[in-house]
Amino acid sequence: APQMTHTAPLDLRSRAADAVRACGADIPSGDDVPALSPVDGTVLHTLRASSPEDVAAAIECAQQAFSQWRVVPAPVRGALVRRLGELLTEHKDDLAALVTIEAGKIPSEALGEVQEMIDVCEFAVGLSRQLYGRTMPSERPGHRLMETWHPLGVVGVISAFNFPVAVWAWNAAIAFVCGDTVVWKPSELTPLTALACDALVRRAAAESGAPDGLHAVLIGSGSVGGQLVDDPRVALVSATGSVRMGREVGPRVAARFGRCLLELGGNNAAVVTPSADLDLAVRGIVFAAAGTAGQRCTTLRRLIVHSSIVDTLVERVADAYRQLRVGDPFEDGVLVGPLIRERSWQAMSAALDRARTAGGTVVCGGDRMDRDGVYATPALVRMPSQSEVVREETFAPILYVLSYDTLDEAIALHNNVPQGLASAIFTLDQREAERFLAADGSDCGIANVNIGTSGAEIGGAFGGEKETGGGRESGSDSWKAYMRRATNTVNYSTELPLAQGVRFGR
Ligand code: UN1
Repeated sequence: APQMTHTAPLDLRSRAADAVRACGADIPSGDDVPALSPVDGTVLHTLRASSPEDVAAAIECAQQAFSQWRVVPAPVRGALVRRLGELLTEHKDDLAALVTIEAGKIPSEALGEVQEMIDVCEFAVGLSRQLYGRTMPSERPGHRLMETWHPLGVVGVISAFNFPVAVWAWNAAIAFVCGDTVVWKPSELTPLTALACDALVRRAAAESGAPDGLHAVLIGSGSVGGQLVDDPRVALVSATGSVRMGREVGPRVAARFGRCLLELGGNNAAVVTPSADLDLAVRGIVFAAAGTAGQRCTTLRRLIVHSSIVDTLVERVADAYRQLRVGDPFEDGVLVGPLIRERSWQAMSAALDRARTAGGTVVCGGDRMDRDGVYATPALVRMPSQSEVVREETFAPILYVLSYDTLDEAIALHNNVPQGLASAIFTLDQREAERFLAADGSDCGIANVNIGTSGAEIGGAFGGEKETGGGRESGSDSWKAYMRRATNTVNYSTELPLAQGVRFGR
């Protein structure tokens, strides 16, 4: 049983309960899963975990709803997502409050996360009329060759605490217009936010005439997710989280020939060249590295700076870091909220120790604050080389600084990590910018010029290479992962010519 170490201040607890209720959700009380707020570390509510029977029933329901939903015309399916987008807009403040309470984000970032959900709903509504297949010229007379995209099935979404709702919405909104149904296993650290979203989907479904059971949320830890991963009725498992989780999920889904979409860790870097606009670079760097307390998969973790400007830049970033207010995210002017849990601080301080042992110097930050909740000042660390600790993703605000002399050297350092999510170059030199974006430049799924690594818009495809898992979610043609492609050859002639000129018999 969870330990109730403090009494939650009524304020946070009742604010969370009010927001969940305003979204129309009931909280399944129990004694398995404590919903904690990282704002002050206290228990908001204790929930009942989904049992193996609950999981099986949710998948069964979603499977049955799929058989109805897949034959609803896609533009009609769009009406569900349009209504969902309206409800998310109506409940923007409730949902953002829950994101702050459960994930610790500052209100502006929490509202931004809800906006990201609304944006992807709009995108998906448009997409519902644009699920294009191609036609190709057939080599045979009187024949037509084309492809059709069909709904895939039940999509299992496994999401992380740091984007408790936006990443779910990327998947759910697209899956719904693609004719799929969704079973969602949110992080056990953010269950209330998930229950609120689930209630809004159910309402949108009821109001737009979509079948019951097209969405379900499961509460619990890895074993609940594991059941989704192994169930052959789950056609696609879309999982966001650590590389360790992906290493487990990928092979298990592959073993049953299911589909997998993985969005795992990042170890994102920015290269800063001598021509960079340093005012702009400093702003971009500080938001990307310290924003969300360093807990985005797109967080800037490495700075690779030309040796001629490294001292100046480090000084300027350090100045900005010293002015950052760290504290209760609900307080005005605070830009850096809490880490999600004690274990995050343990990882942060262990990484800082290893960096020092490897010859690194902590320029500023890296201190734990003496207050309830886990609050740490973002750390800026100069490293003599890209040692082992720099090549790992520590999910906390640590920015390592390395220096380089030639762009080739910078790109080699940049790519010499196991992860491949987001990247950036700060430069005013077009040759350098284009080189960074070229085939022999950044090896990441996201490569930016003169903006930081985090805070992507939903219109692009989101995801990365190497240990990041290779999946792409959200915009562009990411929808294709949520559908199955059928190639159709239609013969409208009276002959039966065979392809490749093959003759069979007469
Ligand atoms: C994540 O951290 O898992 O680009 C997603 C960004 C956000 C999404 C991050 N739009 O930082």
